[in-house]
Amino acid sequence: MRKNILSAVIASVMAVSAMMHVAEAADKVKIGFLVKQPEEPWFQTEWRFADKAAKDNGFEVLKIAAPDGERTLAALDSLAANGAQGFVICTPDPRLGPSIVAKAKALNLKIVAVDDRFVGSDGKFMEDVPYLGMDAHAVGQKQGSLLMDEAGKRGWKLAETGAIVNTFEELDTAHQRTSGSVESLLAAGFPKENIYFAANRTTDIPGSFDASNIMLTQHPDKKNWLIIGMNDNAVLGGIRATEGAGFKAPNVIGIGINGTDVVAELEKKDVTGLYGSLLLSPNVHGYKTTMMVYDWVAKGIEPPKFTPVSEATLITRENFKQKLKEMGLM
Ligand code: FCA
Repeated sequence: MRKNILSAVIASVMAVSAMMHVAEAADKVKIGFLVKQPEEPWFQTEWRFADKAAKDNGFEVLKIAAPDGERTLAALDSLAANGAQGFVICTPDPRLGPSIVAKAKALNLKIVAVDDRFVGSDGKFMEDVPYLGMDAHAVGQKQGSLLMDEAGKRGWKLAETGAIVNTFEELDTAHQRTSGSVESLLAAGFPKENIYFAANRTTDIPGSFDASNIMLTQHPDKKNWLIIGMNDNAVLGGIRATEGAGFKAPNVIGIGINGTDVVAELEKKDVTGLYGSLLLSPNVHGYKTTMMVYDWVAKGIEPPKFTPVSEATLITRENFKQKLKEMGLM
């Protein structure tokens, strides 16, 4: 008998605590984090730090892949249906900005854009939407000058050297980076006629591989190659193309941007043409943007319209493990 009462008490305590749990989950602030390329380690890292922000502050992050416009807009409906109050987004296309803003307004969702800034119907940045991103032009310039430094160390004759610039002009941050890089090459005396622009169809390794291949075929006289691109994958595709064309690592220099997406490459036993990468701050991008939305919806603190994040550190085979560890990325 006593045992029965005891188990009834235990059961009801458990039921109440389960109900409290449900209530707590329903009360929890929910924030979406949408990324255009969930397969890229860069975005996976942003997600990881968004989760950390949520864990540190007792709210929930709903991580959603948004590879195209249709899925982006559908994701906003599902966020609202799930009780989210705002979201961070790296849009699959900056020109979706006006439709994302209109939909978010209708659903009463707050927005912070990360990495790729919204562009309005007038072709100008939508400066009203809070945005966190880097100084892409400065990072590009750094890529170019580091490439020239390394070519100098190797004693390359510039007349025998070609530079493949993997471009993706429809994305402003990509344009800023690659044009900055080219500026540095020219400023350091690289011959203009040896710079070849390779328009990438997609922002991934196959996209830069295909475009770089065409340049290698068109310029068979070059002995050495510099590989430029807006991020790690844009450079890695170019490196793979030089390998396919028979170039050895000592004759190729590529420096990526992101740093997150070259770990496997730098861990390879044999040295490749990928000399290194400019490590950005995906931890800050993920954590800070998530907190901006959280503080906005939970405390009414409006984020600034523009938050620049400027750090870019060269990582190479020598220091990448240490640098990534320092930033909690490894
Ligand atoms: C863009 C690129 C990403 C990353 C980010 C900072 O979104 O596609 O790889 O470089 O900017």
